[in-house]
Amino acid sequence: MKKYGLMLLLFFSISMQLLAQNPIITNIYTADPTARVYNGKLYIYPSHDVPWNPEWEKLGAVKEGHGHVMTDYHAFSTTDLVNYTDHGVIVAQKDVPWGSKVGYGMWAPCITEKEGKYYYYFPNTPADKSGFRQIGLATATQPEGPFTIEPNYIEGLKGIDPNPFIDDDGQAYMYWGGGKGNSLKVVKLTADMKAIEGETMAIENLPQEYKEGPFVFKRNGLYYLTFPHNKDTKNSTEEIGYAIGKHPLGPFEFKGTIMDRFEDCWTNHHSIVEYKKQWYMFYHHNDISKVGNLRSVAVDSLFFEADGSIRKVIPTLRGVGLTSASDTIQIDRYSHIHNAEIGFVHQAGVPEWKITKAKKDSWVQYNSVHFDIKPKFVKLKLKHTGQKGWIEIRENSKNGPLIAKALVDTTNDKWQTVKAKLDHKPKGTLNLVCVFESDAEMELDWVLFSKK
Ligand code: FUB
Repeated sequence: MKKYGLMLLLFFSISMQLLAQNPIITNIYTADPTARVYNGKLYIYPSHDVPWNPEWEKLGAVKEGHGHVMTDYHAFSTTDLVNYTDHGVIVAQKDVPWGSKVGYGMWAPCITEKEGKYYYYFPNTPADKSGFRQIGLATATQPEGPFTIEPNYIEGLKGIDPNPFIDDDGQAYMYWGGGKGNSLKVVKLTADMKAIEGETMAIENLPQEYKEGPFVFKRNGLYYLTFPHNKDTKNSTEEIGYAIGKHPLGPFEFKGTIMDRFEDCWTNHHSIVEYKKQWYMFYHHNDISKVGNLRSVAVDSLFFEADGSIRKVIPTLRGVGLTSASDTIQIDRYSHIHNAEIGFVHQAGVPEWKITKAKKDSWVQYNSVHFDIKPKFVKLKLKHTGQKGWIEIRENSKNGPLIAKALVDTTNDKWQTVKAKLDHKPKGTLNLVCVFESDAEMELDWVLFSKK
């Protein structure tokens, strides 16, 4: 099971220590993450999913068929991809001068920085009923705000999923859109970032199916246009694909898939960023709520091939960042699993998971545990109902050096904490592999290294 420890209310922000596992944000539901690096910190600007409240209908609200309900935006930051700070609400529906007060349509936002000023673009339901969504702007002098919302939406940007991109020559572009055909669009922004200039262009030569959530970045002189798309809106979910061009206005050539679709969540929406010499992809999934409109942001590492193509990102529960060996290791947020499953419990807002159905020939790997302590013992919280059983903890692979062998009390069929002396003392950063040896199915909750 997963218990989120340290949750401190610090002025108006909340610090969360999440053991470097996916999903990375668990205090609220979040989706559509834009990750940016400002002043040495990594910031995440997601949208904020909430459940529909029927009381709003008395105020004139109308629930839209797609089910996304969003009233405000938070910003988050981290320096280690382990500990995140929630900076609280940065822009809210109630404060948007041009917005409907009962629209609940604050979909995917995006931000960029120019000359020390932060430009935060967000879609919202317009009060003047001029469209499904219009795109507005809020500005700040710090990445976490406070943000000042412009009085009007930006003329000519009707639609969703804004993505501003500033090229090395200082010219800013806006990508946005959603729909079938050539539905992703691009246009130049004026120098003050508050209006569009020139001709709006529909981006051609992309898959003709449903597309949304464009995210553009530049690497080694190439412009990467990445976007979720859905081959079949009735029976399928979104995968994330990419195209490459030699100019921000294109043409772009479609190159393939960065992340395969999740079977159980209609949307995916991502951003790609380099931080401390490693590329990451931030995206969302619904593995806390299991509901398509209550999503949670996750992150995994992303790698480029030598020719500039993007290696497919396999979403993991483990996520990124180091887990300290002094923490309770929630092994169910695994890197690899063989012949076992994850059980899910969701109680009172606290997400909890465990390994289930593990027996002989089952193993679970958990990557990047940093041994910043010198433990002598390991404790395991587990459940077992058979005649015989133990778990071996090994280094780096299922046949790697044995760290410890934990024997199970087979007379006890309730949850038990088993303690084992270490065979040798692990050093540095390594991957843990729990190998199950059991005549009956076992459940494993967590692993904890200790000095006593
Ligand atoms: O979050 C609402 C909408 O769902 C976004 O704007 C789309 O990109 C999709 O993720």
